[in-house]
Amino acid sequence: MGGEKSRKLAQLDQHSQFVTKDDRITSDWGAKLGNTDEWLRVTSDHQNGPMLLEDSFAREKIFRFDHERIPERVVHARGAGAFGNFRLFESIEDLTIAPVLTDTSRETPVFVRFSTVQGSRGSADTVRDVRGFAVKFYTQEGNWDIVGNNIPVFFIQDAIKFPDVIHAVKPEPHNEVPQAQTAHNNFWDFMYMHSEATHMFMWAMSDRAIPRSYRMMQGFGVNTFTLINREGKRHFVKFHFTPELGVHSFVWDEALKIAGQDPDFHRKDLYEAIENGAYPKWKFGVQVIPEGQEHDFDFDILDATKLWPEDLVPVRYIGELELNRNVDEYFTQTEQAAFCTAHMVPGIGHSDDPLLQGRSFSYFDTQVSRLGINWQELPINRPVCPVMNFNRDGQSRHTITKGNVNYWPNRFEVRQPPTADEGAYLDPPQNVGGIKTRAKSAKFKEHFNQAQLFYNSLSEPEKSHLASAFSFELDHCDDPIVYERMSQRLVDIDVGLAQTVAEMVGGPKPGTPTRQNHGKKASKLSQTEFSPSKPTIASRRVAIIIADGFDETVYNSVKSALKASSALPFTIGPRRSEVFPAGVPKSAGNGVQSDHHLEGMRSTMFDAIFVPGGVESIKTLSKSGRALHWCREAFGHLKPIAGTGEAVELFKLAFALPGIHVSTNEQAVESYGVVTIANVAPESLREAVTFAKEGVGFF
Ligand code: HDE
Repeated sequence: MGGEKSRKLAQLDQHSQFVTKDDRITSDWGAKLGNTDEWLRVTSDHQNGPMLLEDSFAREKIFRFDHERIPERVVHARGAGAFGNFRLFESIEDLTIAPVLTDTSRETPVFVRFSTVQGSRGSADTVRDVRGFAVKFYTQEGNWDIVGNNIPVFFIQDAIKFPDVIHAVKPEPHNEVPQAQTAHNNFWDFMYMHSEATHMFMWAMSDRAIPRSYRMMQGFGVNTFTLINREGKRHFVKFHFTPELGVHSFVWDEALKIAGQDPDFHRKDLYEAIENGAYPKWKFGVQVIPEGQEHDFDFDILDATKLWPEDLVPVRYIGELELNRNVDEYFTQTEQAAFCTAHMVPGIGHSDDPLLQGRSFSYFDTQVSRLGINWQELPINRPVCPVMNFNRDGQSRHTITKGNVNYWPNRFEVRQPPTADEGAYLDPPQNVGGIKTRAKSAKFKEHFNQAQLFYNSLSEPEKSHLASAFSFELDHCDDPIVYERMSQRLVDIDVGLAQTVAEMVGGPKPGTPTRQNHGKKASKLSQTEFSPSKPTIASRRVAIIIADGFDETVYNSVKSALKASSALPFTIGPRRSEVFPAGVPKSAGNGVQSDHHLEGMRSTMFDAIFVPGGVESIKTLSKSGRALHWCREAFGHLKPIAGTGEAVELFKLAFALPGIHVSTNEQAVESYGVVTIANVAPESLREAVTFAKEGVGFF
């Protein structure tokens, strides 16, 4: 991040309190108190008497505790955030007057919060769900929020349907089950009944809904916004964030297990990467359609259930977002962060997207319920530029505004509205005509073309994951009308998909489609198209499994090679005390301190596994059901696995499967992601790590 603090971090410092050893406990009104452990009471050596109401220190402590919780977000309750910077490398002054998008010399501080949608605040990170991707740019012209998701489309077209879709996906009302899952009757009932959700549920059943990391997912503004240039001309725009590390997902079994084994997996992953200096980065881009060309497409460009295919409207990448600082305190920063789609700065504007307009009402309103009317004064939400108006008072008002007028116009001419030259927000005139009615334009009625486009554009493994996802979800629906209808609905996307799912979930043999698959594909819908520009294993977690008698030379060289590639090696032993290499006496100080033991962690926590040889070590590991399970589970989750020397024998035992070849000499053999070298020589070790670095399995 460089030595210099961003404007926002410097501003936050003014509100921060640092905890030091010299501090002494006080009450909230500042009085010091020597004993905060015992309530004032009437007592003697023999008898405990009643506690006294008089003890206002004690009452304050309990009272404050009783009120610690605020309402969690009604959606996106579970999340994690971090600070960073936005840098612009290409000005788009042809499109907008917003300096954040025209001034390439600026660094704009940002706060980003990632989230899941359905679950409550304490739910697991790795559930099948859409992920929120909310970015607050603290620009010098005011806060600009892009409150986006990791999927480019949405379930509904009109904001008025939001309570319905959210009620349908959240736990069912009679028993509050299930938590943070789409796999239940009400969700799929709504998906069928509300066919405009078809495109989005295809994305939600794809690998996009089980990301490996927040750092490895795309961000989309989803709604259509506008940019306004110096001539007052409007362009329609969609915002994109594309991760430098590429787009990667879990496999479903892995996501399910991690939800139990480490519910904070994504939160920790983000925190750990930033602490280790592996700052996540995204390219920022815009898709632009000039006003006047909005009717040139076979979909309505204001319909949030449709994306703008990149083959028709390419993304122009103009900047970079980097996250480089963790929060100091979760509650005051991440929990109290409040985003709003209406937060725009001069040069950026609304469109008539009916979802966006409803959102801009909802976010203001929900913050009042969560944080109170003065939510924009909370340190995390404060703009870095002056806020000057005559909005006053309300609960928990912080700012003390001096002077004797609180209205405009006033006789002193204080706080007058700025002119355009002084940077006033622009509302360029727009011709609006039509009939007042509860309906949308005709193109909003088409719900299947892009669902097919998405499905057709996926790779074969992605298609098969999608069929498995439907099979899992509908298997959890026990009302036949729900899974029978849904099996039939899939026919209108792809007959093969419908047949596979119907058979798995016990739906009827699918009938005739009401529309054929148009067979078209588009680029940049399959996540396989988002490989990192430079393959890297930086920030990937690699487990090195050892037991007493392991080969120390190999262990040390692989560990240091991984570190040199900025990967994160973890030593896993049979216990978390010293593990001793071959040829040394088992006495304190001779061994390696493992980071975890085989029972404490599971393969799911790692991106890859390495097993060094060593006769005794491999003998022990071969007898351990858990060690064998580690290897098999990692293999089942398609992870790269490498072993040298005697580890080849462990793998023969673990993967007694036809088609897997293991090395019997000094040549490295790669078979289904398992890399083995029987007779290890230092050159081939280096080769194994380079192998991984260049892409076997990791990427
Ligand atoms: Fe939200 N959404 N939303 N949403 N949304 C909220 O605001 C809402 C929608 C998104 O990290 C709430 O502060 C309506 C689309 C994110 O704090 C609430 C509609 C997209 C976050 C709300 C939508 C989103 C929220 C709940 C349909 C992707 C978390 C708490 C018209 C582009 C922000 C809060 C954070 C949060 C309403 C649809 C993304 C109630 C009415 C589409 C990332 O205001």
